Amino acid sequence: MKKVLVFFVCLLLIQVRVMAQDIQVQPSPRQVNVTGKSMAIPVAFRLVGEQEANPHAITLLKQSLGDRLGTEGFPLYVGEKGGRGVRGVKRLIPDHPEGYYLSITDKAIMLAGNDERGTYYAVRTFMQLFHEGHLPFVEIQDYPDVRFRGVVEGFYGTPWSHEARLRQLRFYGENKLNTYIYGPKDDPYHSSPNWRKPYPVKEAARLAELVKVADENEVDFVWAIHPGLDIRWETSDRDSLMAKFEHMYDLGVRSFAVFFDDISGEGAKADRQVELLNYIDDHFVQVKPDVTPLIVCPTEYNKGWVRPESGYLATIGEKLNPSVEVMWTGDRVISEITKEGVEWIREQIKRPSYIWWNFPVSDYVRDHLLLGEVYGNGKDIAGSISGFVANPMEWAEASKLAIYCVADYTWNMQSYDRFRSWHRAIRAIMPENVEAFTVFARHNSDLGENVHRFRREESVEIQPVAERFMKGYREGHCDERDFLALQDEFERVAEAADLLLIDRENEALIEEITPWLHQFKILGDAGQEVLAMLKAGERGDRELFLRKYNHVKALRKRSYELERQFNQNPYQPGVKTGTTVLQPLVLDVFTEATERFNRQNGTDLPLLADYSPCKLTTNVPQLESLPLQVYPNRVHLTPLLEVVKWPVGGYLQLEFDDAYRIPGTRLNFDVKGDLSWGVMEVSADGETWQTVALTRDTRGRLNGKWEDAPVKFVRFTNTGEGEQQVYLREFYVVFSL
Ligand code: 14T
Repeated sequence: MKKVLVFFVCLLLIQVRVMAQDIQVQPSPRQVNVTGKSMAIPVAFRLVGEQEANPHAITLLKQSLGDRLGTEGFPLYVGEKGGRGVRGVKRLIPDHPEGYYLSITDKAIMLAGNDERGTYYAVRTFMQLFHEGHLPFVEIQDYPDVRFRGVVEGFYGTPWSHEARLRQLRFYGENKLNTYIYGPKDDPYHSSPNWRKPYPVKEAARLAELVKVADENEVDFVWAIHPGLDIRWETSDRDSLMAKFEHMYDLGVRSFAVFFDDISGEGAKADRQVELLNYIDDHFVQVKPDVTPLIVCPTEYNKGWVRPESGYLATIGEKLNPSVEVMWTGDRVISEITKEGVEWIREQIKRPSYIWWNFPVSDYVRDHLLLGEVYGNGKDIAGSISGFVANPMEWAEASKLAIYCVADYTWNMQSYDRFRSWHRAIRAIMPENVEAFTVFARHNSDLGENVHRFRREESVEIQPVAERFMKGYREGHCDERDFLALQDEFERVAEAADLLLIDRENEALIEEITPWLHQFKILGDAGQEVLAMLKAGERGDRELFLRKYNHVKALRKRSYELERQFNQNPYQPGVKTGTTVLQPLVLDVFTEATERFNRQNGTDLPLLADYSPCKLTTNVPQLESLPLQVYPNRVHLTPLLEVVKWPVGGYLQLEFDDAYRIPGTRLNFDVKGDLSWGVMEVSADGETWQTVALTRDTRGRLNGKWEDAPVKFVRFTNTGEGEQQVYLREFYVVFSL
């Protein structure tokens, strides 16, 4: 051992300068002092404080230091405030939950937590400081801005797989996120019909494993129940809920939530909800010393849905036990969280809100990937909220990009830098293919038009180039530098797709995004080829132009095929990429180049225009930006998750580009009884209308059939006396050419 010691003392003398920028701790720490000096990583460490310190922190240390850790060597003190190991630095530990003090000098290393989680985070930071065989001499004082930080698996669609969840929990540990709320809308044992029943043995065992792994990573596993769709306010249902919580407690769960979101009718009554919640709090949460505060997602969970006259929030504010946390998505279902907004809700519910941030969730734009930067939330809201959890995409690995940034933002808002964080996230997720993944992500961030009117920036750097170039081209002059920049970007797009398609460092991620990678490759190729068309046209090379023209048409066809083949969910089936800047640019260049060619050569080559044989008009406000799914022989509306308020005289109309024979329509509003308040009509000219008789099938859907003369218009109108509330499950029209 002596020899080893001599060896490492020698090593100590070899110092390397460390710059502040070499120290990249995630999430960004609050205070870092660097001396600029460093030491070679000692070959042996002497651990002091092991017995008292947080065992998860110790396990992590042992994992990362391996056999360098022993009873002799460089002193490494670890433990919580008051513990023996770190007594000397007691005053230096930040007096905040999960805070820690870390120092590395030429004499010792100190990892001191304000509490157990603080110690764990000190170890996490310590592990990130290893840099090219050296450890910098630093002093860090750090603690999070937001008390509860993490993820709520709360989306509609295929729930995350067990393996994906395990990977997530480890990722949260690495990034100092402390909360995972389990509430996948499509788990039948979380919501209706089976919320009353215990999990089957196999599922129960898996949940128990998640709880264990969450615990090892210092993450609170919060199990949520969603009983509101069919709850009866009777003691029997209350007892079922308590029994289910006991069952989850037996599986190891120590944190609980009740979701009353996205329901209407009986389940949505505030008084009843509060009565139940207080009962659970008094008889379950408060009597078990190791259970964390109860969390609730209210029915009026965003400002857009608040009806002051209902008194819903007032009841929550006044009657709900003060220790219960109340979730909130902001001014709308999907919105940016502002200081003003969180102060407003705080007044209403008489406590800081627990933010449920609906990003990067994509269950209302399922054909898109949301890989953009995390931005828009106030950096001044930390003091006004108790928690901040992000609702992710059903693509677990792809969601890590946004989750990483949320971890950074919620830890230290003031120094949050959206761009820096996004870049680091890419490096953390795809270290071997940073450039390719950056290109892919920067063109896959916007959502396109959607019901929530929530948009994100996309293709920000190339957008002004594309715009300027197109303007010039239309006016008859082409800027060569812009041309080259666009060509370069399309090359990068195609290259990135290929590089990522063969990437093996994160196979789960590649598997999720493969359909989009194929589409991205086509986009890159099509971009290069429309530019080649343009050049050929300018040089008057007819043959080359036609070749490129045909190739672009073939690519377009391949893209359509992909749309029909992959990601065939019933909501927004298909695969869209680069929709905000690159796709429109390809189409514009193609159209302009072809029109020119036709003029100059007297030809009549068809254009590609993104043309739809059917368009939607409506005066029902919630349906205004609803996308249509148009297929060669049928049209449907994207089903809506929310209740639609249908005013008197409100109509929904499909207009076709020509008169078609329309063998049938189908309507499903999920309402019981007849639809005497509404009428379905068709018309050939938009003036004379013919009523279509609707018959109800066994599944409650209303089918209209007629084989008569071709029609151009189909519409449904509320001709009754009052506003109606319906679910738009299906609106389907079959037509034949
Ligand atoms: F509980 C909520 F805070 C919440 O946001 N609930 C859902 C959520 O599960 C979903 O992933 C998210 C995005 O679509 O929005 C909520 O779902 C909706 C949104 C609506 F506008 C359900 C009905 C709606 F009308």
